[in-house]
Amino acid sequence: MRRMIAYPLATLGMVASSLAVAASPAMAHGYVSSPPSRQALCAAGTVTGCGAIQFEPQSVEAPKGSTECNGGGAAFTELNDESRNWPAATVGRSATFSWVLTARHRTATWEYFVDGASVAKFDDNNQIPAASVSHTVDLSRFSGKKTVLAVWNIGDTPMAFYNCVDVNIGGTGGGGSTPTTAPTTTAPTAAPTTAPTKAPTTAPTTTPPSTGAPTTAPTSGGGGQAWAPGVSYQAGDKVTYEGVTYECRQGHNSIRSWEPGIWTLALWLPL
Ligand SMILES: [Cu+2]
Repeated sequence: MRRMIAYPLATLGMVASSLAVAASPAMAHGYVSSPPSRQALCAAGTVTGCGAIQFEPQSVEAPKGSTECNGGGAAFTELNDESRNWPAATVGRSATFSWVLTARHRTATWEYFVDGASVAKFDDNNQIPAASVSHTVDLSRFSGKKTVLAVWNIGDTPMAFYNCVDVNIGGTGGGGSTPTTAPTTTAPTAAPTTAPTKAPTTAPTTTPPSTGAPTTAPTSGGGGQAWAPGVSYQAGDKVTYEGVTYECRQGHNSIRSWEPGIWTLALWLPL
């Protein structure tokens, strides 16, 4: 009796662990994609020389309570380097921060800081977040360039995820990116409205689109061309990957290991 159940359980365990290994790059954690966090800018290649973070923008994990962009400690210290003149996205009197989550960890709180002070806190009561998470934060008491520290406090571990997001509030700080209208509603799957500071790179054309997909020129992150890393995709964009057409569910800057597929359903919906 014991052996009869032990064998299938062991098999299940092997399957689960091999899936976990295969999935870990795509499933791990999350980061703020819009307005782009520093790690998002590094992953997109907008800011270069970032070190390892460019390959894993979702991995800025550190114990709770830090006020540093890298969460403290020795890893990813490039994110703390103010001399890099991080591009600041122009936002209105409020800004909607959108997180790319491919692992939906139980969540204590999401908290936003400016100049070391908490400006917004969202309590998830230790629940599992939706696949798409965004928060609209009132920034009207500030103007010009500010660095917003966005923190995802995990509910069932001592850890948190840290993002520094450079913004130009009201566009008065100079050198900002394309102005956007201030978001007034928060739809879970709505595309973030803040444009990245760099134009999307052109997508390669080597993968033929699947049957019936339009063959538009690869000039932007939409239109059904082949998925590519380093592209700023917006919600509603269509891409093809390995013969399947997908629709983007939330804006993000694509990176390798986040190709459309079953581990990135939060980002890509198969059509
Ligand atoms: Cu994680």
